[in-house]
Amino acid sequence: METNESLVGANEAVFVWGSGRVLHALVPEGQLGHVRATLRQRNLTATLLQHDPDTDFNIKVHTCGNHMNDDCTCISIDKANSRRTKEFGWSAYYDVDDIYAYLRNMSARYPTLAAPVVGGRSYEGRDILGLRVRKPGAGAANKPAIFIESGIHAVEWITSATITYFINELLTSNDPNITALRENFDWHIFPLVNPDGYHYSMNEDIMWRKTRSRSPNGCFGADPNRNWDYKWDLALNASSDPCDNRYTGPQPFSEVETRTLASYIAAVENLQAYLAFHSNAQMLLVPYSDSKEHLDNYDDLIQLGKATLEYGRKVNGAKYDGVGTAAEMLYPASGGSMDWVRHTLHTPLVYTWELRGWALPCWPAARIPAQGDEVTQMIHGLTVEARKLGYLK
Ligand code: 0X9
Ligand code: ZN
Repeated sequence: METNESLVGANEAVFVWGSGRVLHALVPEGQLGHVRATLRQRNLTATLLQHDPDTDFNIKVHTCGNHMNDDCTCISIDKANSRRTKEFGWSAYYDVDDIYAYLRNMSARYPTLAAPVVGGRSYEGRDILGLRVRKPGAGAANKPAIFIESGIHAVEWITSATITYFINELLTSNDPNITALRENFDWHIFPLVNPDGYHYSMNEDIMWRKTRSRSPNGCFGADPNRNWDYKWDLALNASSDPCDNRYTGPQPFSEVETRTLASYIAAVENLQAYLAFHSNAQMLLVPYSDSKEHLDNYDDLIQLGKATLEYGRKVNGAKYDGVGTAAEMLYPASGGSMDWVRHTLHTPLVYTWELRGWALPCWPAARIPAQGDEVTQMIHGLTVEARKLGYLK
């Protein structure tokens, strides 16, 4: 099937969400006929729930099974773009085990360059597995360390796919801009810092955001980006209700994922940059998230961030908003990872990306390489421009 026959690929404004047997899709009026025909071809039934004369139709799509697999739900709706191959790749979204197998394979293929590292563990007993990438040789011990966090919110699949794409570039590219990245820095890269949540999102509830810890009242998980021990008790854009999507957890670092990851980060020698990846507000954010207070190197962070976005824009023409504090650009929020890192470890360069995407998590898998190239160029640009300002030396 060609991409243009795919429900999502044909029209970027279709917004799909849901879980299990039922998906909801917000379909622009002019596209409804096409969407229905595509669904019919795949033996999916659609019910029109609501008509909004000004904007869109809401349709409810009944899918064919309890779990998402190749024939069901949003993966199948974007089937043409997302068929998983045996070989790990970037034309589909992969589950935790596949991503971890890829990381291990890459470290086996490039043993002098990349080593698997365990950044922590999860409630359900998974490792938070990452790769440390560092070229051996003289000066290897003193290279500036750059930490990459992605997938803290389970539903934001594109972040993990983008970061494995970046890892692939970092290890295999012959482009001098990329070889410079592997020459000059000590990378600690974690594509999935919330592996339980990601697995649950892929298999049970596509919109899952939190961890999977159990609360006494029967609800599951805390928002791992509201659980860090920095201004945790402000509970901004957060809730003390364990059933809420933005539950802070019962105490700071209640979640094993954030607690163990924080100890790993704190032990990284010469940590000079912390880069966190979310989706999908298409922004570049700097600390702090809880207040509009500006850091002592705020002006540098803004200048560097703007230059970084220009490197990204040249790839696909996509414009990101920012750069600004998360509190000013997005909404005040507390207990987030980047704020804890900056405040506790005084890491000079701290950024959070909100990547692109109009639908969580059904940003078509066919878009992964474009997003991956854009982020790769932004990371390259960030390092080049940072050095001009005296950082990352
Ligand atoms: O709310 C968040 O945690 C992030 N937005 S998202 O839609 N991906 O959930 C924003 C992260 C920036 N703010 C903090 N670091 N707290
Ligand atoms: Zn997020």
